[in-house]
Amino acid sequence: MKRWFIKSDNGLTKENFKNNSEFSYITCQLLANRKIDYKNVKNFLYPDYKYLHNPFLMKDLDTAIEILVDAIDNNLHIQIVGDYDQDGNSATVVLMKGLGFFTDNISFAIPHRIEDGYGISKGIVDNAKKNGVDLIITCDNGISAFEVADYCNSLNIPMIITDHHQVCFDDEGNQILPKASAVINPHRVDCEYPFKELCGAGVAFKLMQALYDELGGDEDYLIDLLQFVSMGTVCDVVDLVDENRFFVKKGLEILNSSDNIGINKLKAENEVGKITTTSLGYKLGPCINAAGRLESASIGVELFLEKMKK
Ligand SMILES: [Mn+2]
Repeated sequence: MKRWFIKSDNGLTKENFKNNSEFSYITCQLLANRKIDYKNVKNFLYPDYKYLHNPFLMKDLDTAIEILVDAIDNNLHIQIVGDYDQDGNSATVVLMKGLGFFTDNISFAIPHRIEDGYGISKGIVDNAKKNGVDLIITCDNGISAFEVADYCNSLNIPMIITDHHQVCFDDEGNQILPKASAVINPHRVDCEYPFKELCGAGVAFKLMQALYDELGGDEDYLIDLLQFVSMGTVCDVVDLVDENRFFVKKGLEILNSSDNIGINKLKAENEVGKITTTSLGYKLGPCINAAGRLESASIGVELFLEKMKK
């Protein structure tokens, strides 16, 4: 017989859950041990779309939506610039599919690990210019792309940065941001968004959530994108609390009944039955990461954008 001891030395007890007879003392203590207070208990135990935060609380998101709506209305060529790891792949797929609901005039570019190095580069912008790109959106990178943002300005290509990496500070401790048209990153010191621990795909999803709000996009189609957000969330190893918890719970459900050709092929190839956080983190995710290490990470994005020939 096992003798279980419940840690209870953090001063948080059932009193934090007072007037709430829904949960047993032990449940309350276990939640308290995870620093989940009464306010967040429902959201933690029963994650749901309705508990997601308003995306417009994110600094610059309104500006980004204005630019995007204008680009869609005028059929401008939008290019997504992602990253070569799993989260970068997920963020790129979320934006490609998310924007794809409203426009066909989209493309993506993923930096080549060896030839370009990390993040958006002048070379990628040169290519974009050559291909008639009118608007660049970065995902899972860009927060330190100071020179590239200036370069885009010199070429008159507006850039929306979406990223979740830490922002830069100057010697005096002031936040410094690239001079892009919009810089969306919950870590900005002037960003009041209540949850900071999103992965790159999570930030990309928030932008899409706002766009679907704004343009009345199909909510089921939007939620279907969470299968990719869950992959980025697990593989970037961000905490499974707050919105991340919903992204992963819902995303896993969708992954396991997905009609995405790439997901199903990847699953079959790896002999994965049910997709879990473990199979994402140790089997499927590493395959996508490997694409960027062995050759080009673009094939990982193409895999999930694959469509059946009619
Ligand atoms: Mn990331």
